[in-house]
Amino acid sequence: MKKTCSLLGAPIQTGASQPGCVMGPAALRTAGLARVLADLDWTVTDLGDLAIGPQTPLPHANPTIHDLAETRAWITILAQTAQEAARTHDLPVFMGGDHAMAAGTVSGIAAHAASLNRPLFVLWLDAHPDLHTLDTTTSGNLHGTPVAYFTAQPGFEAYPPLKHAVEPANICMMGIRSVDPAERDRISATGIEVHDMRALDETGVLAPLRAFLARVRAANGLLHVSFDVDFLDPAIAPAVGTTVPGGATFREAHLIMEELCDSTLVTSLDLVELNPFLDERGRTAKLIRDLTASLFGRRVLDRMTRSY
Ligand code: Z70
Ligand code: MN
Ligand code: MN
Ligand code: MN
Repeated sequence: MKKTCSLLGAPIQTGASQPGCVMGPAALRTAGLARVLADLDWTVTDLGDLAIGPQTPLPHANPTIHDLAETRAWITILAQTAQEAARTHDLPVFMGGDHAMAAGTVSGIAAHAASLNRPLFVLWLDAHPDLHTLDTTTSGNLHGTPVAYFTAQPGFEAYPPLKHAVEPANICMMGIRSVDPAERDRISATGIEVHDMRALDETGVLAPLRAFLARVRAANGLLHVSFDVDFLDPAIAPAVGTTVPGGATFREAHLIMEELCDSTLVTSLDLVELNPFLDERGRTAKLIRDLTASLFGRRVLDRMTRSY
């Protein structure tokens, strides 16, 4: 039996500072993501794009916050749809859209994991830890909040009630290189495993990734990968609102995706923060397509995979 994956578009951009992520799902389709995965022998179902209706503004004590009602509506519909997609497909792919969508996808997948009585692990590939609460964000850009939300930090009364939290001990972050003071404190308080760029320069990507994957396997966990385009160096991936220098290289990123493929542990994937308005002749969209292909089994040569 072929393995099944679904593609779901989440054209949300209310969590970001500048518009353009609304075109992310269309750019990934234009780059031929579905065909590439089908050619790797997956059964691919494109579920189309989600949408929200008009929202009544939702005020908040933190005046920097913008588009709270819309973002909240996206989180609600994404949580429901992600849970369903995980129930019906081996590897659902959520095409963003800005990273606020992970508040919905990860909480929905956490509900699915709970129904299976299995723990959920999250690999967070990003320049940013996205660990703000609604009280600590100073930009008001809600794409900076999903990890604090799905780990059940206080201060999310305005978001949908969280039914199933992710354990901070089950999260591994890589690529981090832009951290606000409140997020730094929260990394310490929660004990989330963070491999910043300095750490990756010291160890390489493979050793910490293999250690994390071994933990997922030992716990019989589900593994959600949340891939923010700004994980990559802006020189190879310019189509993102907040570029941060010193990101992952082409080879590091492909190596991570290939190792994730060999592990066979990944059960859901976010592709977020692609802003095609800022791209150069589609090169970032095509790179994200190719990295996804590596995760789904594309390889240069046949080779022995590691035995676990
Ligand atoms: C900053 C903030 C952020 C993504 C930028 C940046 C957050 N910590 N997240 N791009 N994906 O505004 O809160
Ligand atoms: Mn992010
Ligand atoms: Mn980011
Ligand atoms: Mn951003």
